[in-house]
Amino acid sequence: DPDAPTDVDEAEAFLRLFHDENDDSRNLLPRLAAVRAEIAATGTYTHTRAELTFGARVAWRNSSRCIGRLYWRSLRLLDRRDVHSADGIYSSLVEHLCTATNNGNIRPTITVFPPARPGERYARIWNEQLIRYAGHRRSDGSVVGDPRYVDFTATVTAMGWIGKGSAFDILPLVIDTPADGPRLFDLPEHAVSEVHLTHPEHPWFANLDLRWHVVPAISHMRLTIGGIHYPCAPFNGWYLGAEIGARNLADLDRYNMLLVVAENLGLDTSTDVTLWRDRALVELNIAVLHSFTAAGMRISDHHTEAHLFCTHLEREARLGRPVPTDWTWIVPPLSGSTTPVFHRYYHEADLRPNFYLDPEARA
Ligand code: HEM
Ligand code: NRG
Repeated sequence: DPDAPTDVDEAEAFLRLFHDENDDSRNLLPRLAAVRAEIAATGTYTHTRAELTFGARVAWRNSSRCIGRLYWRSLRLLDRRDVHSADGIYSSLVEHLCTATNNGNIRPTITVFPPARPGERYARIWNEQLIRYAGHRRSDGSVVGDPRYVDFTATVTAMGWIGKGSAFDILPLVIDTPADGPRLFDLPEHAVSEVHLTHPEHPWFANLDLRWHVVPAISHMRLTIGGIHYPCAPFNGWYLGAEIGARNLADLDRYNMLLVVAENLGLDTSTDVTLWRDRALVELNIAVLHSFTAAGMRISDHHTEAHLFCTHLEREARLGRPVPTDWTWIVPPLSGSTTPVFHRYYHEADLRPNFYLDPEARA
């Protein structure tokens, strides 16, 4: 409950973790006393920059659905706790995308905007991710673009946004501040890198005119550290190819491309037993990995990332830390049993700091 005063026990547990893991036990007691006093006086407290950086990194480390956690210590923080206006948030988000994209050498980055203070309204971003494609519903019921965002597209259209009507229109940001309410902002082209998809062996693949954006930047999750809630804290890493090739472009309720790919491959799609879906799925995923790599844009394949995650599990085990993990999200959506993450059980726990889906943050 973001309206309640900050939970002293949660603050204390986090400060102990911070001082413990950073070999700074000397300063624990004075810091605890100061935080208790600040909560008693104001209902909440303010993280130091070091606490915020560490808290965001541990929130990533505790994200049980994330296979990319080996590099949790490398997360870069853009501290924007002093930015309250919609225009200020917008320019910080553009800056986030540019520095995170880094010409393709993607840097895991989080921008942290002001925390929710008890009893006060706070800014939030309505978009699920900073970069997403619109879904335009046509009168015959079919969708041009990403069907997942048909409702969101209708919402921003009602607010005055006009898309091009293509299958890959970048949605505008909706930044909702206490001062101004929801406002639309178009991302500048230089902040959005995309890759046109080609296949290393099939020239026809390029004619499908498929593309995807380079940076996944989740903007609708609440970062919770030591009892403080940051409702506006977008973060990014890089893509696992399967997110695009086995889900975004393949799911029936997304771009649904498997039949088209299978037909172009000349497969017999008249019966399930030819496994035409599976063969098309592999070629689509090859195209995604090939195209990103050829364009110099960082992306991982599921074998490499599964292996690195197992390294992470071993490293954390040596440090005596559990790694909360959700098998159903960690196992990749294709060829699961060919990766080591499939063949084991995991700790299931909800450790804090962490990222939470914020039901309020959806349009
Ligand atoms: C989920 C990979 C970086 C936090 C995921 C998923 C994948 C993934 C494959 C599952 C997504 C899905 O099935 O829709 C990676 C890779 C990264 C990376 C390859 C490269 C560095 C990060 C960073 C953070 C993060 C930097 C936060 C600081 C999360 C969270 C989820 C998640 C919270 C769950 C999202 C949800 O519940 O919808 N990640 N990730 N990841 N990741 Fe990562
Ligand atoms: N499946 C979503 C993205 C979810 C998070 N994945 C990451 N996160 N790789 C999609 O857009 O396909 N990250 O921070 O790198």
